[in-house]
Amino acid sequence: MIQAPKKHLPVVGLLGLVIIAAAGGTIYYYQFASPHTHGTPAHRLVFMTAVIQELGGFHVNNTAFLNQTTLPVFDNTNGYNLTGVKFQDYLPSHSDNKTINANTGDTITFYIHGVDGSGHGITQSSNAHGFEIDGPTVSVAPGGVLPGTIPFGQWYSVTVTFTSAGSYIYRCSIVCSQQHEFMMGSIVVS
Ligand SMILES: [Cu+2]
Repeated sequence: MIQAPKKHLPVVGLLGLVIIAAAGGTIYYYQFASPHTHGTPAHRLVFMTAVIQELGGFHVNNTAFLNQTTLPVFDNTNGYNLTGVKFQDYLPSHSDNKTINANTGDTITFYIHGVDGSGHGITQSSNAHGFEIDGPTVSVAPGGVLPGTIPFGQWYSVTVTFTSAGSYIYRCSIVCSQQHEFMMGSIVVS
């Protein structure tokens, strides 16, 4: 006897809401990062690399909710240490690996590793990338620096709170290559 295939909703992350639409035989999956707890501002962690635009520019590797009040241990040489840290991974709602979504009042801690793009036939015109955020209102936590410098091979971190909804742009603040001006991504705060 042939068993009818069971229909399962795909599970994509604990907080994922998945909508499936079939069109022309192709199934599309759309995922939305849901609020942490019913509108309560969350503390998000965003893990990124910064590399010259010719090699992809900024790239979000992972995102998580920080479920404790203290930040992970961090230093510029070794980066972050999540040992013993209470956090919960979630997937961003866009798949370009550059767009970050947040809710008004959210705090985001960025962990960014500076990558040297030379050695790939492309000329770097600096020994560091930079990081700045343009948009309605950003509050930088004590000790944080914006715009920040991310020397190649080093880590940079800054914690900011988005107090106003709107469209923000994060970009490189150091002329790092011919396509430096295109080294950017979006932060959508709603
Ligand atoms: Cu640059």
